[in-house]
Amino acid sequence: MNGIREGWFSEVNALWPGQCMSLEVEEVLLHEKSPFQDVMMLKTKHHGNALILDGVIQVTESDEFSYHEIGSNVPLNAHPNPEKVLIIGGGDGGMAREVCRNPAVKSVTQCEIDELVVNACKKYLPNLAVGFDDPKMNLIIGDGFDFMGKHKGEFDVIITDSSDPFGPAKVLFEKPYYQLMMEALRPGGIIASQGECLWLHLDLIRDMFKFCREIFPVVDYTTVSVPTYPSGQIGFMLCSLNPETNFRKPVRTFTDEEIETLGLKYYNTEMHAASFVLPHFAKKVLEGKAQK
Ligand code: SPM
Repeated sequence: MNGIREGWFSEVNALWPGQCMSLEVEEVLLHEKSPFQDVMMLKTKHHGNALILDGVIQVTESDEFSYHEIGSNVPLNAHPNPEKVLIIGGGDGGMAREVCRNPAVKSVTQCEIDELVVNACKKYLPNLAVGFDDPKMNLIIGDGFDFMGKHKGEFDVIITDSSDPFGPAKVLFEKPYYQLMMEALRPGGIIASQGECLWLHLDLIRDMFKFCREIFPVVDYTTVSVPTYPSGQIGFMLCSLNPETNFRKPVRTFTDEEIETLGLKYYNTEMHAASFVLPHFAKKVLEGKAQK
């Protein structure tokens, strides 16, 4: 079973009941089981190649840039000196590509558990996996939990680019994981962690806000439009150890000329600010003024 019927892949999952995104498929380029998950790479008719893990769309070549540019530049540009960065997950390389592109970053360590994903992306998503070839990069195949437990107080910024909260990634949305990230940060450090969808998972995001506020003095949520994700929206939880951090007002901005030189397609100063503007139903819940 690969979720493909009559030439269409459909992303059916209990996390988004009663709805699904479908992509028209030209060819199944790869379909294998790793020790961790079902890995599929599709050549689609209109969205480029697409990585599917356990039946869920992780990236398509057509829109991956929005997720990766916001997930990297919003936390990096909120930190005065984000020299040493850790990425957990992100096996396609898109997040690494964007983090390495940011001129303030000097070294990037990435810990990804599934080597099959990395190899599949090197072959079929070269425009993302290019991140792995950057001289700033050090890729480790291993468990993010174990890695962070052994690297306390080392990183300025930690970015978690995970799949959704079921199966192996479920723990990445829970308090002990955030505690571990906090301990792996240098003083004043910042984290950005996959923060799900306001339309579908507001109760989860509300609970994450609650425990994040018990660990970090500053907590916020940045949202990004990704057309091929369920409901077209996803966000990142943002937390800082520095009580002075204001994620909404970056300490470093890119001029329009720099945006062009860096090759950014979604992120700019206006998008940075706009990514914090929430619909009223979500704003009330995240500010603790409503339950949902
Ligand atoms: N580098 C990209 C990896 C993708 N990480 C996020 C994947 C999320 C996919 N499902 C979105 C569901 C939104 N509720």
